Amino acid sequence: MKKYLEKVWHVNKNASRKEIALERLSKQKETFLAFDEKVEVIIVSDNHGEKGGLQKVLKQHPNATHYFHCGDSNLAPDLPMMAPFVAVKGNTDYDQNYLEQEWRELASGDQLWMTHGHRYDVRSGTQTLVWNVGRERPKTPTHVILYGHTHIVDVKQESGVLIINPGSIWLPRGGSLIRTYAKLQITPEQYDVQIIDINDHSVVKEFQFPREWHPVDQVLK
Ligand SMILES: [Mn+2]
Repeated sequence: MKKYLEKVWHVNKNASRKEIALERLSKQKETFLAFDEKVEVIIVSDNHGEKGGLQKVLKQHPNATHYFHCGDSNLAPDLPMMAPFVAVKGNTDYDQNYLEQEWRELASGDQLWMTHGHRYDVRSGTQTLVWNVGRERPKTPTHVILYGHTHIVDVKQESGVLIINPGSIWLPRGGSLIRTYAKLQITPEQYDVQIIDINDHSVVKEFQFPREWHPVDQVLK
């Protein structure tokens, strides 16, 4: 009898989990499609203890909707220049208040995943990162992935997912001597990504990608 009850409970629990996931997904889709404004997202990474760059970014963009820091800040989260940022733990961050990854639903309804990247072999490319996004949070679509660690700018869209590495705001690598951060603007139809020089806030590179909801059947497998 006990065994039977456990089995029934297990089945019901699974069914209800799927129902919850479906309901959450339908709400997420509703928010994503209903979005009709403009959202501004500021993304920085790898300042390795340097504070001036973050202060400049905040002064230049005081009214962004969201601020993200992809790790290796080497600064305490409650410092004034870190407080506005949602930040993750890089391989050289030891503050226990930072998590290895952060998930956020943006004001546009986009689902965003941020992780520093050293656990996903990003120095060899973003395949492992993209492959793991579904494993880290199954049954949920992901529209934007942010990572850092390489100190090299990387902006692209793969399988409908926008991927951004803003480069380093302090120690650029990969042949570039420009200290950069990124500004992502989201409108209902598209993503506009600017890579910006911290020195004079000039736009170094600009990218546009279409914005579309992911097919639901891929998500719920
Ligand atoms: Mn790193």
